[in-house]
Amino acid sequence: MTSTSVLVTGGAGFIGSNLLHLLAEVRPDWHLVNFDALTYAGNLENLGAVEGRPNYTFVKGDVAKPEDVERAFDACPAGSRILVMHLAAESHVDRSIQSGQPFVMTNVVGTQVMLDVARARGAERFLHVSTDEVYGSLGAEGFFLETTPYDPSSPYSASKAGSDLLVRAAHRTHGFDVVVTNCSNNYGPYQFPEKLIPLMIANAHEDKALPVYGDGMNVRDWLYVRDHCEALLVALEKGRSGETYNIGGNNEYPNIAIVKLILETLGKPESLIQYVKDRPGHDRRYAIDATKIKNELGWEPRFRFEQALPLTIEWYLANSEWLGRVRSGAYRDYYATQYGG
Ligand code: NAD
Ligand code: TDX
Repeated sequence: MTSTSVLVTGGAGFIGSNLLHLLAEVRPDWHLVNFDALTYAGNLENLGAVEGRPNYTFVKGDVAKPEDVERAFDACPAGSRILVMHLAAESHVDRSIQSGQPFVMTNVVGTQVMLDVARARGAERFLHVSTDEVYGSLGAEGFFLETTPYDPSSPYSASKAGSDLLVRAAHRTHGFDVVVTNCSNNYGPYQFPEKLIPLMIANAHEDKALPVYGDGMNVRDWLYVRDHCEALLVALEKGRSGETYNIGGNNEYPNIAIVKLILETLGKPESLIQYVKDRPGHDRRYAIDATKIKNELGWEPRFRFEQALPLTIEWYLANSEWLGRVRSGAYRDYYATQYGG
């Protein structure tokens, strides 16, 4: 029987590392290739025991450089069928407001390079992992459907929208087998502490101010990262070629409610909350209608927020050394000497 290789891009980041943990657990026969540039957001420490597996290979490289992408495909055992799960991206909205160019290079150019090389190397399927932010902002009512027109607000979401369209075009023009997923806000272990939930946990733990943008009433639909990863595996194995699937937790909270929940769980005072200047172009509300993936592929979230948020808080407290190293940038200096650059 033909063996299976899965090339995961961005596997040293938040969702990518959680995905590799899941794949190692539930598809132990698959050869896993983790292809990652190890930017500020990539950290091999996130991989834990996955790194010691015989059928795991790490390749350091940039998705926007064809020669690097070729090396990643070379790491897939000869004769194996190759599935691509493309997660590598510049992922933080606030950074994209400071400078959009790295977002275009990695998210747009990088996705086209990945598509070109994957097609030339005969990859069987290309799963493109994207975001609900491509749909723009909702008012108080309604949900994002797969058919909702794209209307991105930030350089980040515009670059993700561009990447989604390039993936769809590869299907229509070249008949390439692709699946696109658009997911809501994730939370859980190994998330870089620039994002709302880990930032607030870390600051509250250290009695530092908790910066809440605007009036704190922007709404996000939160999904535990393990649920997202399970949805990605289902979409990879069962999704229909050329289709888009929305993934979400049906779990809407205004930011201020999350911040207060974190403070309450940690036993810290609300006086730590500091309202600050709003994010420019700040989308008011995201909410996903995940009926399609539920009805077609049988996926549903398993973790409830009331259970998984405390688990997440506990994880960050138990991994305060990881958090300290990530916040200090010490791990980047270490990997620069290990892998160069
Ligand atoms: P992350 O920032 O934690 O990780 C991104 C990873 O990509 C890092 O390991 C980084 O080193 C790597 N990377 C960046 N540029 C690269 C390049 N040029 N070449 C190779 N590797 C590169 O991001 P995340 O939160 O894990 O998001 C992963 C994917 O999921 C992204 O495509 C993002 O758009 C999407 N997504 C994220 C969320 C969320 O809530 N975090 C929700 C929906 C979709
Ligand atoms: O300090 C903060 N204060 C604050 O009020 C930060 C970092 C955020 N916020 C607000 C802005 C958003 O309304 O919290 C909300 C969540 O912010 P982020 O964690 O930056 O996430 P968001 O902008 O919603 O985007 C996230 O979800 C979709 C991920 O970063 C994206 O990669 C993903 O595509």
